[in-house]
Amino acid sequence: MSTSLRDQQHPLIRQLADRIESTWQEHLSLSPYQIPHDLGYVEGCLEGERLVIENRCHQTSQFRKIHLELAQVGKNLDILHCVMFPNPDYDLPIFGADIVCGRGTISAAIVDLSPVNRDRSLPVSYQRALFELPAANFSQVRELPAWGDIFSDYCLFIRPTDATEEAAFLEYVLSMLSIHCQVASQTQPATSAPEIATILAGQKYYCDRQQQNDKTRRVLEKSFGTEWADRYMTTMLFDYATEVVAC
Ligand code: 18B
Repeated sequence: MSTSLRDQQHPLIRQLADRIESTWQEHLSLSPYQIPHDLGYVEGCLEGERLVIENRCHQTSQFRKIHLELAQVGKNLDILHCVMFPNPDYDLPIFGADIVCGRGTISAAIVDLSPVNRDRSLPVSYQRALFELPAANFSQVRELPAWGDIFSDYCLFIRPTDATEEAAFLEYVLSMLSIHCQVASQTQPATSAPEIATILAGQKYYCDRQQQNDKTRRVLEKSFGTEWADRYMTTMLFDYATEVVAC
């Protein structure tokens, strides 16, 4: 896949995409992940707006699917979307990040490690490491939507107001990601069937909630129609496992 799309995107998206990938390469042993054949690179056009989507996916022994997506709508909307879905036999939170940039200005920058276990709390190893992160101050913190009960206390959802805040957001995302990759690499799989069933249910809940994001859905519907948008949200963005699959 060419890197041309990210070269045309907002510098924060380009830098974050590059550094997310280098963090994965540094800490994880990545294997290829088979993207549904028609969804790797997608172009759509409706109402005169061209939507281009580039997907990159990997997997590891801890992660069923590691997904980085870059999208551009016309010349006006740039999007970075990233989710790491753990294998359901690993009691790990879901790392997710989204940046939405309209007409050169970032309106939404969000990152979280979202817990999926029974009491929806992050494992102590994460809490200890996240607690140590230097607190950054952002002048515009955004309110989470109603479906956002999946996010943890460490979720950062802001509208960065200048280059300093953009850089601070980038560093926060990368610190969180690096903690996640390191803890995940040292985590052993869960063995009991009830434990795995709880993780599967937690991941499904996360995906159900994310699928309720009408703002994402609307962008996809405008270029590709309702049916395609629904298929894309449920098979590419927020698909979930229903059982453990041995690699
Ligand atoms: N998302 N986002 O990924 N979304 O995918 N996103 C928007 O300024 C896309 C994730 C999240 O306030 C907006 O309001 C498209 C992940 C939250 O109601 C647009 C794609 C997370 C909001 C898009 C995409 C996540 C949000 C409105 C596929 C978190 C605020 C921008 C490429 C881990 C929702 C704005 C609200 C907003 C679009 C969160 C246009 C098309 C992984 C919480």
